Amino acid sequence: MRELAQRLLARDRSAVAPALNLVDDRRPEARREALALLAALEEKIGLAGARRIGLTGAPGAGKSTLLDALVRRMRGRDETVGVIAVDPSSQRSGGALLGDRIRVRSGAGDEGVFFRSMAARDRLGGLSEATRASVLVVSAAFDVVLVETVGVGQSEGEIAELVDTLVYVAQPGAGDLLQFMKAGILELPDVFVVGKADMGPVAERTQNELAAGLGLGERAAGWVPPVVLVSARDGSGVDDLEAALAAHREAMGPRGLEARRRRGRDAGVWGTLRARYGSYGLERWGGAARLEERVAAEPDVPGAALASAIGAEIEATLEKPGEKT
Ligand SMILES: Nc1nc2c(ncn2[C@@H]2O[C@H](COP(=O)(O)OP(=O)(O)OP(=O)(O)O)[C@@H](O)[C@H]2O)c(=O)[nH]1
Ligand SMILES: [Mg+2]
Repeated sequence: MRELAQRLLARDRSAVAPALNLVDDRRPEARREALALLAALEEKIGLAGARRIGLTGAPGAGKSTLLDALVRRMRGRDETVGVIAVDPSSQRSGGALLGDRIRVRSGAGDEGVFFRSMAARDRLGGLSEATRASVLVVSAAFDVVLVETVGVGQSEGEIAELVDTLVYVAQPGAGDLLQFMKAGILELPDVFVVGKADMGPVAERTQNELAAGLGLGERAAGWVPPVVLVSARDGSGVDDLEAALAAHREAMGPRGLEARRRRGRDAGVWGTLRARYGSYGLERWGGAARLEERVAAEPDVPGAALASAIGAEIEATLEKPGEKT
């Protein structure tokens, strides 16, 4: 394990596949190793590692096509890119298609691109532990991590905590402002893209509606998400999108990034414990209030280490029959 962590941190990309297999392995001894690996990565990476960018949006909005365009540009600058497609667990085909496309476009022998498709959900409907772990592993060894996920309003919160910058790709004419507001998608994304700009005026109308809507919502001061018109098909606006991504990173600054990655860590601890012990287990141990306190009290402990420490306490509690906490 230590060897794997060291290889990843030395940006040895051949360590990525074995590391992902390890974090996917359910056997107890593998899990222990995986936790140690993740804790080591979290600790060493800190605010460094890959830029983590999420692309979300309705099915068919053009996320994969745009992602593909971004990958080609990044490769053109000699940046290495890891792509994680979070599929709805029912259809792995979309991710496989995206993977094929990227492999074909960037050439089968391109070591600078890595692609992995993940099942989206754990059994309680949360973002799977393996998905979070994969983002971390890939971010150790690549310059950029791109995460594609289908989002229709509920899942953006989790994705926003997984990445440094969340991009929402809107379909031109996909709905009026009211629908965007109802779906709750105006609050979380850092950058909006209206894709398929080659469709003409309908794309501009959607851009205007979104931009107007963003003025209405409450948001953290200091950053108003830009709404960028992009056509992945003819390549127009992709420059603007890259500029918007860079501007968001700049606006966030190291402190903003730290806060965001910490929220991601916290969300990972919650998600892991909830998936593993359920609300019953958590309640027996002390419930959400205790967990919230604990997570806040140990801001610098890697999430994987904190989750396993608390997990051990929960298990100890559950092993004492009849004892109420
Ligand atoms: N006109 C036009 N069509 C596009 C553009 N980008 C994507 N499309 C088309 O839109 C359809 C969906 O594109 P994808 O990139 O697969 O969309 P997606 O959001 O990844 O779809 P899912 O992963 O299935 O949710 C395809 O038929 C694309 O050819 C664009 O810039 N212009
Ligand atoms: Mg797609």
